[in-house]
Amino acid sequence: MNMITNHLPTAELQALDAAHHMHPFSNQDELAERGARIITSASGVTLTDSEGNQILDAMAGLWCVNIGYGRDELADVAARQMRELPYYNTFFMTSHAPVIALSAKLAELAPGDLNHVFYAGSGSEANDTNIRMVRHYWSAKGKPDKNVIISRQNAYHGSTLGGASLGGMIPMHQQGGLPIPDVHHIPQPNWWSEGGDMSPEEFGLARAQELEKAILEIGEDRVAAFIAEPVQGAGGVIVPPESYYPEIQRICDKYEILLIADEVICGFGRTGNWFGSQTVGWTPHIMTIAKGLSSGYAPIGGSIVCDEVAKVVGATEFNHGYTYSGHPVAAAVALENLRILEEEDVIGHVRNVAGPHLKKKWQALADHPLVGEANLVGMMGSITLTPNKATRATFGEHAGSVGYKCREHCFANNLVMRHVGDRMIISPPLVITPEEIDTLIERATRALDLTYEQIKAEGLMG
Ligand code: PXG
Repeated sequence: MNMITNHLPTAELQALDAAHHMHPFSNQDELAERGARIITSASGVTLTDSEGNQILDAMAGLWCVNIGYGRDELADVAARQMRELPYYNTFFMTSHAPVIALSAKLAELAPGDLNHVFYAGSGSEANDTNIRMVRHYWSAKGKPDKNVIISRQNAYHGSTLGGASLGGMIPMHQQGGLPIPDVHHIPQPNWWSEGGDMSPEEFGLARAQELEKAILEIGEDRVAAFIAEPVQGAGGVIVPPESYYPEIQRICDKYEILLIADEVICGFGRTGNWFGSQTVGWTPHIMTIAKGLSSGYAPIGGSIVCDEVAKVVGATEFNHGYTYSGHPVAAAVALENLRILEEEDVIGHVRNVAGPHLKKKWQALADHPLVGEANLVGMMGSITLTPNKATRATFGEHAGSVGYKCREHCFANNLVMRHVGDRMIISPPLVITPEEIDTLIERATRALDLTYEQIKAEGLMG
């Protein structure tokens, strides 16, 4: 039977969902008990659920719907491409127009000599590609032992074996025997949680120097690459102190290692430039891309690779690729998304209109009695909840639960704002208007007030 599930009542959809659909990063029993929220349509920055609620999506889906929902141009391009050539592969010396046009466009947009694109279906797959590519690169240059990749604790680089290994999320490592060998993690530049008595600038420098320490310990002749998100996203929108990246760049320049900027969240305007590495002033050899590349309208990811690495890797057969590498429909959709980002000057909107407006309002949230600090880069922001701003205290044995409560109040007030532990994070569509930002802040403030009242009553404010 062919069920048009959108037309079933919510409770029936929820029951079928819980019975047959295994959700990512979810406790399935809890999901079955509560019932999933069913999203039925979306437009601009607003989601509609199966009960008719209108929800402001301050996460742009999962950090990806940069141009906002409901752009018919992308649907039209996808339909046209499906009719003309729905699929063909890019293996065995074949190609097609959409992937060629997209590659040329990405080479034009990417800085420096990042001129070559290897495609994947997602950010995780692209990071798996990166692991194999940098190891193959050094091997082809006669250095097969130069295969260690340095990453950071609390980084997120995906959920495949490779991506989750590069990531520094302990709960992910604990499931499935990760990380894979020869991946090393250094501490993150999270001043609020880990900076102790140091000033942010001292701490940023110290944390960057952890990279040099690791390279010297492991041996320069063993380290293949360093990977980092310009601004950690899933880890809680952790904005590094200004001293961090110049020191990282100095260290990277000193030792012969490849630099991978994971731009899956930061890319395509999120930080106010085309790429986050431009915002933090860092020059990578490879950039991981996904999410905002298609604004989430089609699954596509990839690695943008510099001339030197592409030349070495391309000189022998690189035994790697995915059925959907450079999928023509996804490529056509991505290209149309890039046209909209460029022609409508969406990045200018982030820099000059939405970004400054959001910054003013977001930073004012730091005056709330529950909020320790507020950080924002372009259109990704975090606020840290604390029982004591002066000492940067945590909620002790209740750590994480306050952020969760706040997230629930956000949901109840038709706002999607995520929590990572006791940090609240946003990453709205880049096209959000100042009026919509005002609504976002109003709902966030209300959720903070309700959370504050609740935890005071529960005695969690100390
Ligand atoms: N790198 C980064 C920096 C990411 O944020 C990936 C790689 C993996 O991309 P794919 O397309 O394979 O998911 C990501 C994905 C969250 C959340 O809850 C974040 C991501 C994905 C799902 C949930 O913050 N980031």
